[in-house]
Amino acid sequence: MDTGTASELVQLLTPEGERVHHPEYDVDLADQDYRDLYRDLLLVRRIDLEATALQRQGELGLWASLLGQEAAQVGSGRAMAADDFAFPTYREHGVAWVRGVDPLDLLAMFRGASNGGWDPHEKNFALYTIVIGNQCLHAVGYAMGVQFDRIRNHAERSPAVIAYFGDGASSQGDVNESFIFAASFDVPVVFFCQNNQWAISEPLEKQSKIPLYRRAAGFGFPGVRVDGNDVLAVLAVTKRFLADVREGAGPRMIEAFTYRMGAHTTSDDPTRYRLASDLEQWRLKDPIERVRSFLWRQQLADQSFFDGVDAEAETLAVRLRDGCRSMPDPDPDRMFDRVYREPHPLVEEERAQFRDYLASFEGSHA
Ligand SMILES: Cc1ncc(C[n+]2csc(CCOP(=O)(O)OP(=O)(O)O)c2C)c(N)n1
Ligand SMILES: [Mg+2]
Repeated sequence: MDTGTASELVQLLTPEGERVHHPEYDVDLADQDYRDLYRDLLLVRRIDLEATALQRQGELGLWASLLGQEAAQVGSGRAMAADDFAFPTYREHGVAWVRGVDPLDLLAMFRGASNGGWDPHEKNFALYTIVIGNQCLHAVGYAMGVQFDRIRNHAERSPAVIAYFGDGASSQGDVNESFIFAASFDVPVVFFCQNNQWAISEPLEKQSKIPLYRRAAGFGFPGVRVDGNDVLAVLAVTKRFLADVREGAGPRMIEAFTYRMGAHTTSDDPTRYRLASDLEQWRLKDPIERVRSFLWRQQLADQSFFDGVDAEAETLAVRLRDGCRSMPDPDPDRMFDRVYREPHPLVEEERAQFRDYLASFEGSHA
């Protein structure tokens, strides 16, 4: 298998926190912007750790951890403009954070207390999609609508759309079909693949003989591989590609090369299929540690800054724990409410059956 070379990887910050330069991609941020990125990364990790703990305590049905993928998500999310639109998988908690989705809305969904939780049009962030790869079709459809609006309004540019998907999803028909449509119609979409090297227990080498970003060339649009644990590189590449697609250049693909440091979900046990030594290797490339080292090295932050962000993370964690535990249980009937816009006899029949089923338990615990 061709796993790609180091020179194919866009990197602006080494794992040691050293700022390096790339001939094509760069960021020029104010000091405060660097600190803000660190804050995002740290708070997103805290949300994730807290959610994993809540699941272990029986407060959530399931949680899909993003541990290790914070930079890929914060960097790409922060590259978006307000009117760009993101289509996530089920793991994009970091993108949700930068789009302003309340993490409690994510927890409500994984607790079974809501069927979605946020207004996609208010945040320009679609609902989570569990059907692997399906959101790429949604993204391309939405982006074609955006493109029609641009043509109708004689506008020079349109908003951009970003479609998130995983290395495993790259094998799905939905993803390949969306690539073909996007390429054929020059659709304003960036396909953002988080290659965390696993699709549950299926390793990357069972998905592709070549680095995933090179697939884009076969469909007729540019693709780039970026160090997915380097928030600056992800930000730089995503900003550039979003700008390209807004101007009608056609689709782009980014492969963020990263690693899923946690389990696939809280239902999974990765010790059954991967080596502990791999995880140790990737711990050395931690996306947060390198920004911390960079801020120290460049004297962009002092101890009181880091203490302040830690305190903020603690306050957020308390809000999440309390908010999660005090969510009212939804009426079990509610899942039948929004199947169709109008009442539907079959749905009503199923609702009645379900009510009878629940009633059959009444008194049985007395
Ligand atoms: C169409 C479809 N097939 C199978 C599944 C079961 N499934 C859930 S997650 C997953 C692996 C996805 O891997 P990847 O795309 O790499 O995303 P990651 O979970 O690593 O972020 C599979 C096969 C599903 N949800 N949908
Ligand atoms: Mg994966």
